[in-house]
Amino acid sequence: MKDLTAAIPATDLRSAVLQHLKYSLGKDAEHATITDWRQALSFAIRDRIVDPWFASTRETYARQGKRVFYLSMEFLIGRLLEDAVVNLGLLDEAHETFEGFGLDVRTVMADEPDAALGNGGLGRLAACFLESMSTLGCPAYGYGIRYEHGLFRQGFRDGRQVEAPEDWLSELHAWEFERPEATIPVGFGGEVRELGGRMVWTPDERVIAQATDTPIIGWHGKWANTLRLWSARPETVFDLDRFNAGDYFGAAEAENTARTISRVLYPDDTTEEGKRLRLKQEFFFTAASLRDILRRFDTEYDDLSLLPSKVAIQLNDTHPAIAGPELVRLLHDERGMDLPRAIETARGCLGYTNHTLLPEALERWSEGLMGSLLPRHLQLIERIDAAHAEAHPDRRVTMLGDGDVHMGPLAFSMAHKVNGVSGLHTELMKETVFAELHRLHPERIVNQTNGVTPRRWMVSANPRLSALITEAIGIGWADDLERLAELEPMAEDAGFLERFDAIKRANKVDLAGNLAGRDLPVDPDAMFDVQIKRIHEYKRQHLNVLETIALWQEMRDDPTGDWTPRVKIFGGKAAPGYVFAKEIIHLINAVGDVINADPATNHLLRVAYPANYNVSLAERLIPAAELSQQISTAGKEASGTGNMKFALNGALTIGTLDGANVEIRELVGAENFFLFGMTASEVVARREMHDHARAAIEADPRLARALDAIRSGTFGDRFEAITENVSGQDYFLVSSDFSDYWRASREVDAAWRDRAAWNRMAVLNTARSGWFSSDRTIRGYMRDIWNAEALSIG
Ligand code: NBY
Repeated sequence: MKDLTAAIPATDLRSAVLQHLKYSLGKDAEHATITDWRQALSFAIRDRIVDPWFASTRETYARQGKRVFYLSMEFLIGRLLEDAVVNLGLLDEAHETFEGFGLDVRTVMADEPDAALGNGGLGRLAACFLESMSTLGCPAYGYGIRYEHGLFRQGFRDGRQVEAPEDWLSELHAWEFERPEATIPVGFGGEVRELGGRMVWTPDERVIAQATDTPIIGWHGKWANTLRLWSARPETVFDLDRFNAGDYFGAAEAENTARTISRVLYPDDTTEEGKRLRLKQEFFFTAASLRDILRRFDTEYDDLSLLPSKVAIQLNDTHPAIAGPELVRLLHDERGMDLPRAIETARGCLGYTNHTLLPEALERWSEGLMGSLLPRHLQLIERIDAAHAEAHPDRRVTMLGDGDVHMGPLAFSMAHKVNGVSGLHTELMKETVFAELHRLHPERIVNQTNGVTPRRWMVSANPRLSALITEAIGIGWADDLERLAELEPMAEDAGFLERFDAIKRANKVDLAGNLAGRDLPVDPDAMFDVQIKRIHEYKRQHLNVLETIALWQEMRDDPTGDWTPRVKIFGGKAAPGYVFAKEIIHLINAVGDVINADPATNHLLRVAYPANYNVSLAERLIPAAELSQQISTAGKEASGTGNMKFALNGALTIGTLDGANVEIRELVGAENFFLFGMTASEVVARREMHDHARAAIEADPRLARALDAIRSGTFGDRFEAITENVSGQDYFLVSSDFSDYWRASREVDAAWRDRAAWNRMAVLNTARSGWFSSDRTIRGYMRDIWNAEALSIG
């Protein structure tokens, strides 16, 4: 049938909002709350996305182009409304519309709860990629889990982290389209039998994967892709017989067991705990997605050998790595392709992105667990491993060893390309975790340095700076970010520098207002020094705290000295089971309490640690930051993406040669970056030195004094776990890097006081960071991994 809906006339935004308020939400304007208005605006904006969304789908079918399927356990989207308004170019109209209602549209948009379906960098990267794929007109689908509860809400009690469940779906979520017709059964357990020469897996537990689609609109509203998230549902909703027999709990048991799978996001961003439920989650969404991908393929083609030329499946870390054996199973067991061809075909489709070298984060599953939950997959992994062994008789790596399935090597061997996320990380991958596999497959590893979407992290988060940039270099930079280079000459223009400075100042005032509302008073005339990221030993928030204590002690020695006033801002959550990280949180808060209460110094130094750091808080913090702390132990941070957001927004970095810091420093210039610390290879060598921490403490009286203050109870608790760690084994070289960190920090102090010179460096950071757009990253994936072409409409 002809598309009758194509003829629906467009309405102006004001009428659309009022209509939705009345007819979708059942509210009159007089009694509407901010939330009602926000929902009405969301529906009105969503309406504007549907046509480009349909058009994108039509164009993809018409062109028979290759499609990209991005499989990720996490999508850390944050708020969607403002993104959509900005990308559709409706901000001014929305502003005027709401002015007419007597409301500030920014307040209305800020009412939206974050969709926190991710832990940190990995999940946020997936969100930036979705937006860039839409902006570039790359036909793509994101596939993940629709967690009922996203990342926990963080609170502090007596300075310690307490976790509360997050409940983003407790209110209507306007962006989704439920797809009750798109349901896919997913099985677990059971047994495998040979039937007529074929292996047949008969699971003994089944759940239904039910799809919900969210359109993701690109810049200027030209293209929209789909984020499809799966919820788990029981096969049979309710056991009426058991209910009628009086067994009320039992009647709902199947339902509960099934729904548990999509109940909650695992809040661990680093350690892999061998949890059965986690493996079920991984298989659940991977299996549903692959079936969906094949279903789409089948509607257009009838020759499975075309699969690798029409379908690119990207695995965001090993979490969906079961896709390898599952796709082989679908092709071989279900479609009758012979095994070597099935493996080859699957490999032609799959790409694998590695995000960490930390050994504790590399996924392994015991063969016992894998065999009981996915018996056919374990058999196929054995066959894949054997085929690999046959092809490479001298190999030393296995996907199976010590009774475990190693998901890294499995993903590597089932992917035609494997990528790291920064230049350094990719080189270290070749030398360490995948050294042996790299020797056997030297063409397979490629680098794709991460990026961030400038639409969210500049245009939307920093409207003042964006307006200045547009005034200076004209429109068109937001989807062609290397054009920021045109700002370079303005780094010599005193008038421009002053305006740049005034914008930073205004952003700082805004942030100070926000923090004051959280009972964290800060002075916008002080330097805003920011470290925001998950709390982890390798990220070394405790190095920052030790420097803070030492600085405070020197200020107390000489309170009338010529100090640079600083506000140390921290933000981040710790995995609930990560005891040491939680100690670091407690230390930051304890040190903050003492320093903030010290009348001798609190006009010079303050600590602010707002609870529950998330995407929308990052959107306020980054535009107001002057100093970006990127101080991980070299070799440990795969890339970082926050580091890029700061540089783009004109903050200077104090950092180690780790992850993408290396590339940031190369691009912005060494003279516009505060470098300190050991290199990755020096770190490895230093660890071998006997008593390196003790030697470092003996050589640096400031460090010794700061540690003594903690030990003696200056901050209440004595934090033995931390002091003993950094003065003992000190695996992350906190003590050994301290002196150089102190030196670099004092250089920062001195530099900040020369406002013109500082602003010049800040402008150069912005002007030279255009390469860090995720558009550049996605183009790299399209060219080097997916072999996919951008399509466009209109
Ligand atoms: O991925 C991060 C890296 O640490 C960071 O350097 C990089 O910039 C970013 C994007 O490439 N990794 C990360 O965020 N990892 C996780 O969030 C994560 C989540 C879950 C699990 C492991 C890691 N897990 O095993 O459950």
